Amino acid sequence: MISIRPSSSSPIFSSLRSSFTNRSSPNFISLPSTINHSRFSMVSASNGSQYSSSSGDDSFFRSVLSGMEQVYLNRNPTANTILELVQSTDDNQICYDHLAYRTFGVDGHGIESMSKLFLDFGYTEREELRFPKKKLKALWFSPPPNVNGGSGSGIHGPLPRVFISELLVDQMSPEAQEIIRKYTRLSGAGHKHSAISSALGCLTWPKPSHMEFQQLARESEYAAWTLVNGYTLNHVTISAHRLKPPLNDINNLNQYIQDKGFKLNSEGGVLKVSPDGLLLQSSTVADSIPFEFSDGMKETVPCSYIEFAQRLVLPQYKDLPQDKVEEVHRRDGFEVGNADKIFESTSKDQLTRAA
Ligand code: OOG
Ligand code: NI
Repeated sequence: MISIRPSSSSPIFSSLRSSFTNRSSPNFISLPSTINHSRFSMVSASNGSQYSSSSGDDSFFRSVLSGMEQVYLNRNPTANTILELVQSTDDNQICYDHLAYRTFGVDGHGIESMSKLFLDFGYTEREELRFPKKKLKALWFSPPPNVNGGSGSGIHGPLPRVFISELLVDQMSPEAQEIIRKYTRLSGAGHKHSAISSALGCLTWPKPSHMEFQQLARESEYAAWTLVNGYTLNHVTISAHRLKPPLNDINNLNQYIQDKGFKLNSEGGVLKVSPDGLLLQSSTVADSIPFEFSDGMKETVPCSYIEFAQRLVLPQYKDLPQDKVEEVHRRDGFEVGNADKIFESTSKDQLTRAA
């Protein structure tokens, strides 16, 4: 048996920029180039034991995540460049805090369509978050214990948390429901294969018309985003506290990103702080990408963004020496107040706002 991991001799993203600029078609729906295996080196099972968990080898699971990540990096130049920049300051090592997906909460197309992959590979369902004004619900999932042995960067490092949300379709207007139900129906059994769709970067339903997209966008930007992006990664989040100083302080990281010319989501202020003061988050404004609608209309649509999260040490561990502090000693989970503003990273207001 073999497993794959990024070649340690070459920067993990070296092949990505060329695959982005060499995209054969700017059409968002076209399939991206398949995973470029040249950036992986083959590792024999005897060397690959660090990827094993108590429940088995996770190299297949990580390859699926890696396919999703590849689609995300190919489509989102801002996220790709920021990852390259941050990695270059940190021995090419970064940890992901979480991955996030959006779904339509209707007929099996909701959270459970995407969570299945993670539950099958040892993740645990944690808390639910509600966003009544946005008509959204979210669940987050923690990775299996003791698989933090991943010694690489990103997807090949400690497994990230997962944040999956769904639109409460029943609460939408009849017109919006009709559009959403039309496409989820056309998707057939697509929702059972959301991971494949995410790793290939294709929708499980046909492309909508421009009118349908516009109509959804008027009612819910989240709905319109999901209609054209489907199960693709909405964002990955860099774990700020696991970077080297000075970027392990999210304020320095934010400044660094802005100094490089990138726009951060300013909704409710750039830095989102949980009421307990222990979960600090920020994010870029999403990239946009050319999209050809089914009626031939062409327009750019919002794609994905990248987030940063700093989890502070819990009060009961405040006296631990710094070199003894591990992820379990830090603030876990998510926060409705923070998330509510992070959702706006794909909003028209943020996309069109001057830097
Ligand atoms: C998710 C926004 C919330 C977080 O970390 O709280 C979030 C989304 O935009 O789909 O990512
Ligand atoms: Ni997030």
